[in-house]
Amino acid sequence: MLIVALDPPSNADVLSWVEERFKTLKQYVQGFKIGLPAIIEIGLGPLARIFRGYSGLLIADLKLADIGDVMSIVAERLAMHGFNAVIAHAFIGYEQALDKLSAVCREKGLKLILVVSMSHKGSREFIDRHVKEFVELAKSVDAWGVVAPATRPEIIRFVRELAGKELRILSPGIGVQGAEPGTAICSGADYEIVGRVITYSSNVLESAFKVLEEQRKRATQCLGLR
Ligand code: BMP
Repeated sequence: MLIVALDPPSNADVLSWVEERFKTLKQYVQGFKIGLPAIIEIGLGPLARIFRGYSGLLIADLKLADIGDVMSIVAERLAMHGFNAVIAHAFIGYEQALDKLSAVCREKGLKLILVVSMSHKGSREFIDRHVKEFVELAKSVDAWGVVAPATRPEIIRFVRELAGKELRILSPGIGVQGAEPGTAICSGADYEIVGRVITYSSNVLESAFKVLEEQRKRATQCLGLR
C-alpha cells in the first residue's frame, strides 16, 4: 500500500511537476500526500483542478497545530477543494483544538490523520515521550489514522499494539530517509508514504514499480501475503 508524497523542489515548475507525477502514478498507488511546498506555491485551486475526479486518498499534509477554530476554517477549505484527508499534530491536545477539528472533519467527510511520532531524530526530544497518549487521543477523536515513522519500526509496532485495528498507520521515512520499502508494513503499518526516491527519480514510474515490488517481496515474507 503506497501513498506518494508530492514535494516539488524549489526550482521546479510546480504545477506541471505535480501534474506529471500524478498522471504517471495514479493508477498504481493508493493515494497522494500534498504538503506545504506545493500548496504555498500554487494554492488549493490549481491543485484541485489537477486532482479533480480522483477517488484515491488525497491528503493535505499541513501538519495543523493551531487553535480549533482556525484549523476548522482550513479543514473546510480543504474539503471544498476536493481533499479527502488532512494531517494534524496530536500535541496540540483535545480541548479547543482537536475536538473542534475532528467535528468539522466528520461533518465534511475528511479523514483526520494525527502525527504521533516523526521520522527525524528530533522526534525523540519531545514528541516521542507521548506516543501512548497521542494514540489514545487519536482513538478518542475518532481519527482515521496516525503517522508513525518507518525509520523507527519499534515505534510502529508499539503504535499498532496500542491502536489495534482501530487506526490506520501511515509511515514515512522510506528511501531517502533510510528505511527500506516494505519494512514499515512488516512492522504493522497500513501504508508507506514515499516521496523523493520516486518523485525525484529520472524515471518516476520505474522507481515506483521498484518500491512496489520491494514492498510486495517483503510483505510476502513477513506477512505471508501474495
Ligand atoms: P521522502 O520519502 O521524500 O523522505 O518524503 C517523506 C514525506 O513524508 C515528506 O512529505 C514529509 O513531509 C513526510 N513526513 C516525514 O518525512 N516524516 C514524518 O514524520 C512525517 C511526515 O509527514
